[in-house]
Amino acid sequence: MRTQVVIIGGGPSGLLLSQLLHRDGIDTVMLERQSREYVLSRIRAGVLENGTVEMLRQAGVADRLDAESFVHSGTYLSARNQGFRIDFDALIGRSVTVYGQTEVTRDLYAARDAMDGKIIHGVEAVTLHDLKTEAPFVTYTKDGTEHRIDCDYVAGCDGFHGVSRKAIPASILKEVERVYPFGWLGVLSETKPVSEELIYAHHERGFALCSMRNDSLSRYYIQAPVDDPIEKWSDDAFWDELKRRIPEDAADRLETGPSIEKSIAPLRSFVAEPMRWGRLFLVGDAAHIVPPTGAKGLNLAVSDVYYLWSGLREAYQGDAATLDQYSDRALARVWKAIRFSWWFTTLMHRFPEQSEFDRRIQEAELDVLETSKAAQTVLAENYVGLPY
Ligand code: FAS
Ligand code: PHB
Repeated sequence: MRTQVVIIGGGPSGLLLSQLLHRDGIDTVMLERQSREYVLSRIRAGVLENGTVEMLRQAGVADRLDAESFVHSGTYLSARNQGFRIDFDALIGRSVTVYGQTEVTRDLYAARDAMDGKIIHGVEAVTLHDLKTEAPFVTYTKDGTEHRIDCDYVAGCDGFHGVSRKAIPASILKEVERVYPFGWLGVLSETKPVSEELIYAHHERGFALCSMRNDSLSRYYIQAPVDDPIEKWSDDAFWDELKRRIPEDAADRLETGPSIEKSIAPLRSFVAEPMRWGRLFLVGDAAHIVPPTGAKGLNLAVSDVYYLWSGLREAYQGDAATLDQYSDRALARVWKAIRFSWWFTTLMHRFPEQSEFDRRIQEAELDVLETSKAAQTVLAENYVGLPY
């Protein structure tokens, strides 16, 4: 088989890239390890930056988003069970969109099907070959049979645990990481959201976040030990702990109910450089991971897709200059999001070893955020999304 671009990974990065390239007449084949049902069963991001919404519109997959999403012109922060609002719209004239990553992925799969996109699920042993030549190829097995796809380029959209990043020689690849000493215990429940906007809560017992997917589907998180067995957390134990950490008025009106999804996710900041090696381009979680505090993971994947899509379409028109800048352009924006996500995580969470001084500094910084328009403006610019 031959194609122009082989895309490894059928998450949001791979799907959006294949849709944009296909609409430009560039042929792709996508290889996905899991079944479509498994990919669509993942509960992940919830907040979309302006740039992400515009890219989904560019890809022709924003109709349901436009009909069903929420636009949030601000968010709440709280300290010591007292909340205050950061008004994005008043501060910077922009907002964010709340629409689950699962729905984005569903819309992208539907669009790929409508264009008869080539997606192969259930692949194994994906291996990248001759990446430093002008004739790279990818091999994989499916149902015990080995296949080969010759191509011009390979997009590694296969997430943190994929194979693409590992195809870059250790002598070339530089990885930097910070692992946080806690995780997020997340619950999805068919309950009315406790607030019309998100609430990020700092509390001496630990961080909590109130989010949602729609008017009757809520998403909540509490900071928890990353090695806690999920069985330790009954629904009642989760709700009781959430109430202790969020603003008093929210705790009083919180609607609880059975969890329909409950899991603990680790938190890390991670960047792999460069994001290109020969004809291989790393995209999204394959190249970088952020703690979800700043709602940047999915949104960073989309800006990577923008930079790679721009480069590939120009390369196929005869000008490879933009493509040659891919890694530097993507990393410049990645590191600003890494910084914001690290800052917001460090501000809002209770660190096991932190001193009384550290805790008072956190409270002082929250006091500054509550009263300083300048401080709120910096948070708003980063949260809503820095320019591409
Ligand atoms: P993905 O990991 O989504 O997709 C990679 C795909 O490649 C997967 O489908 C995988 O099956 C496939 N794959 C892997 N290895 C392969 C191989 N060898 N061959 C073929 N296919 C292979 N971000 C936020 O902004 N907000 C959040 O609240 C948030 N919560 C998260 C919670 C969890 C538990 C996790 C893990 C991530 C969360 N994220 C969040 C980040 C997440 O949304 C990612 O940023 C986003 O999924 C990135 O998309 P992709 O780069 O496409 O990677
Ligand atoms: C979510 O709704 O899942 C969500 C929202 C904002 C975050 C993290 C997760 O910062």
